[in-house]
Amino acid sequence: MKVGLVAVAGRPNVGKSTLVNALTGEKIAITSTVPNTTRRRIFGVANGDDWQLVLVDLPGFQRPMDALTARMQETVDGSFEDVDAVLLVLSARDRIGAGDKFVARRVFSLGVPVVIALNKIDRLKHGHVASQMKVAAALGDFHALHPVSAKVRDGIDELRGDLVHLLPEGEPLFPREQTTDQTLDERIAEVIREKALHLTKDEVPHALTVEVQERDERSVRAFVLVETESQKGILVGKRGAMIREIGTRARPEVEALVGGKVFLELVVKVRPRWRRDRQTLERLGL
Ligand SMILES: Nc1nc2c(ncn2[C@@H]2O[C@H](COP(=O)(O)OP(=O)(O)OP(=O)(O)O)[C@@H](O)[C@H]2O)c(=O)[nH]1
Ligand SMILES: [Mg+2]
Repeated sequence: MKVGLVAVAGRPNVGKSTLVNALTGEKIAITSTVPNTTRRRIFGVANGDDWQLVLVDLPGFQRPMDALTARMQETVDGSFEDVDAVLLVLSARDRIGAGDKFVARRVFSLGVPVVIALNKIDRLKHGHVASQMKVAAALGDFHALHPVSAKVRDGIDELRGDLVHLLPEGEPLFPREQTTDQTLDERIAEVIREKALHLTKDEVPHALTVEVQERDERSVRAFVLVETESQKGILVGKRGAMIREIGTRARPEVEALVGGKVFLELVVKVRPRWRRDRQTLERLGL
C-alpha cells in the first residue's frame, strides 16, 4: 500500500482545515473566519483501496504574541519531521506576500516534495487565478501546483491523487475506521468552540476555549472558558440567549459524534489569563 504523512502548512486563515475536511470527506477539523482557529496538530485520515493518506492539519505560521501562540508555533515547527510531503496552502483571494514567502522558505528547505494548493479560487475570474498561479509558482521548486476550492470542493480529487502518488509503500498507520487521532471529548469540545467562534467577534474568539468536564451516554457537561467578566457576559448573552444558541447549534454535531441523543450542558467560566499560563495550556492539551 501507499501510506504516508502530509503536513498542511500555510498562513492563518488560508483554508488549511477546510481543505483537510475536503480531502478526507469528513469533518475532521473545525473552521471559522477568525485566524488562529486551529490550535493543535490534528491528523485527518483518507483511505483508498490501496492507499492511506494521513493529513497533518496545523495552526497557521505566525509570530507568537503570548504563551498560547508560542506553543502553536512550536507545534508547527515540530511537525515537519517524518512527513513524506508538505501541502503548502495559499489563498488566491489575498495577496501572496511576505507571510507566504516565510512559510515557503521553511517548507522548501525540508527536503521533501512540496505540493502547492492555491485555494479559494471559487468566484474568482480566470485571469486573476492565472496571475496568482504565476506568483505561487515563484515561491519554490514545487512538485505540483493545484488551483482548488476547498469550500465548493473543486479540484480536490486531482489534488488528493497527486498527494497519494507521492507516498511511499508501507503498512497502514491507522485502522480503516479511524479518521482522526482526536479523542471523542476533544472533538466535542472543538464543535462547541466552533459554534462559539461563529457567534462572537473581536477579542472574544481568541479568548475562549472549551473543555469537556463530564460525559456519559446521555449527557455532556462542558466548560466554556474566557478570560474576563465582560467576555463572560457576551458569551452568556441576554438571559442566557447566547450560550443557549451555541448549545442549539452544537447539539446535532455532538449527537452525531456520540451516536445518540444527549443533554448538552454548557457552563461559562472566567479563567483569567489562561492564554498566558503554560501550566493551564498544558492541562488543556494545548
Ligand atoms: N471562498 C472560499 N472560502 C474558503 C475556502 N476554503 C476555506 N475558506 C474559508 O476561509 C476561512 C478559513 O478557513 P479555515 O479552514 O478555518 O482556515 P485555516 O487555514 O485552517 O485557518 P487557521 O486554523 O486559523 O490557521 C473560513 O471562513 C472558510 O470557510 C474556499 O475554497 N473558498
Ligand atoms: Mg485551521
